[in-house]
Amino acid sequence: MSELYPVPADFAARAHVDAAAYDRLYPASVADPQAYWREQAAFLDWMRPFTQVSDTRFDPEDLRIRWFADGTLNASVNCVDRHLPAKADIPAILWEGDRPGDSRTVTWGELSDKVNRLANVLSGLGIAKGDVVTIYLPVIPEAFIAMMACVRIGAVHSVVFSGFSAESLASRIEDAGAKLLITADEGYRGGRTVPLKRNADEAVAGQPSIRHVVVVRRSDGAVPFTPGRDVWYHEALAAAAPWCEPVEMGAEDPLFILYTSGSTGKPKGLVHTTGGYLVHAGTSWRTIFDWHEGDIFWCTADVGWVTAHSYKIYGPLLNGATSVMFEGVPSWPDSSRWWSIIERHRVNIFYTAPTALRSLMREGDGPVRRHDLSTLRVLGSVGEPINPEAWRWYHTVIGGGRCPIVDTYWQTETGAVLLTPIPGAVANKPGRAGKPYFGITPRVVDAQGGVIDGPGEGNMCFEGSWPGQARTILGDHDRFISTYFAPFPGLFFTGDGVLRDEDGYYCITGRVDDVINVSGHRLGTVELESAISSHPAVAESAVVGYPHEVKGQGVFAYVTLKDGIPATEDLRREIKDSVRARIGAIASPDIIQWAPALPKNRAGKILRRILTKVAADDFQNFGDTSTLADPGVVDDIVQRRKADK
Ligand code: 6R9
Repeated sequence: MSELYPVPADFAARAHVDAAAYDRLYPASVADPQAYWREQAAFLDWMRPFTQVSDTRFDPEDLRIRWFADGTLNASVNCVDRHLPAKADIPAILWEGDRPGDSRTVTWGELSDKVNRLANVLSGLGIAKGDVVTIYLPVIPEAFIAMMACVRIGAVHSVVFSGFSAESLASRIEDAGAKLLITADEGYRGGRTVPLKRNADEAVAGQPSIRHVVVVRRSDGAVPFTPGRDVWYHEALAAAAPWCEPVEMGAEDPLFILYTSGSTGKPKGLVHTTGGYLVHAGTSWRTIFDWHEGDIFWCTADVGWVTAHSYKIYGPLLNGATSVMFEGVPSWPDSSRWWSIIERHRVNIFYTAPTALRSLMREGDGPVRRHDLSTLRVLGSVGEPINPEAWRWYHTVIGGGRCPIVDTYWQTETGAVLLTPIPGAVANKPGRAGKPYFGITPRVVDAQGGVIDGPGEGNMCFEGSWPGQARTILGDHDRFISTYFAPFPGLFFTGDGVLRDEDGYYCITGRVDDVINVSGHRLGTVELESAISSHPAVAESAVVGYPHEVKGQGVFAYVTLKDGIPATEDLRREIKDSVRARIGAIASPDIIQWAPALPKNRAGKILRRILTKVAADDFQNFGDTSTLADPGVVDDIVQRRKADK
């Protein structure tokens, strides 16, 4: 019998969805998804109503994903205008800067004013419907404003995590053919300064598609400025007209692009569309967090990830909710920072990632106990499986034993949630991402493509479409089909493994492709290997994930040096630094093990299965090693791993 935490009765009593409602509505929603989503779509303000709900087919030969196709709308009208004038003086954003005491409140009125002005600035700089604008900003209100300004005029935003390097930024600008970049002079994180404009200049230097760079002033630091190309945000806004007519967009027109790592080298720009995404993100946000008017919501994700897109920005804005936004890190100036923010803003709903919980858990309960967290009502987890130990700490120490935890399973590709225990309806099981969301049909599929009914383990797939799912990979529709729809025809394949238990709960067991999940961030092993191998001393490398106490998975790199190059500690550091410079700090290897040779089969393919086991200190059951070209290589790798410990 596994651990079960029933829904507290008082919680269920006022929840949007209780157990009886879920048991009645879920089967109906998957029996007739068109009816379900038609009803949900009424949540938005449409300019022209749609006549057909969906036209979808998961056939790799003839893939079709279209939702609400003949309807028209504007995202910024739905996210901002419709909350006015009623909420003009109510905070939309309660912002906390990196440095304690540095805070700002942005009301719905101010948000609207800035969005309209920036939209006019962008138009004035030549941006029109369908153009891509890349946003490289820290977690400051201007990130929200920039996204809303883009979608007001029909421009497509592509937010790039501000922790990514100039090179990563450049490749994302190039892939999208972005015409304009919005960045800041500098950012602050954990007391350190991040040279955003310097990175941006380096990235833009080789990118002729970029015509202008709009620069938000965040610091007092002097930064390079290119007249004619660069525009100060504050100066342009002050000079801009305060009203911008929203552009009427088709439901299937792109809303944004967001890049994520895949199992081959190049990051994938997933394309999300206006109507379907907003319906799914907006209605699911309210349901899974059981938000009620007046609740204060806080999602800790950085704006560069899909979690922030759907559930920090679009979800709360569509619902007219007040959210907290925090620029810094949980450990600075000390590890009670988050808890002090929850207390100060009387946060009711808190959404974060297991990796952060695990690192804070190591600091003990003291930093938490100093603060009053009694306003919390719902807790959320996302990005990776949450281990039961971290789950219990979250539940007991942070949630005071009274808050349901929504472990939300979804992806950049899926746009919004697919599996979660809806908090008023489904009892919690630590480590389980609960049950399917409305309108979603999960399938557990074995290696041969057979669908497993009842309890079992296999590949996590979904049948039928849902409105929030991505429509394509920018510029590479074939890759979209081959990655997600070809492996199991008729189904969408997530790349994750799953276990379904006897009560119908789903437990995500991790990636089954060459992607590793480091602190909730997806990193492709091929991308990591090419960054490592670009160091002139490196002949070859192979990267695998290994169990890491805080990060979930860490980056373990086996590196073969070129002949005659001595393996030194300095070289280890240099290789780590070069990965940091090429991709960003999140990708820097945790462990580099020198490997005079890598285990390969006779066709030259690296046997990652063995490397993964060795990295996890599992030196047995290497499976069939008869295909190895040189069996001695494995012994050598094992001996070195043991010696390094
Ligand atoms: C939303 C987001 C997606 C990958 C996904 C899976 C992992 C996300 C999870 C989870 C277990 C959860 N993942 N949520 N695994 N339980 N609740 O994180 O999107 O950055 O695209 O990552 O993250 O492996 O495939 P994204």
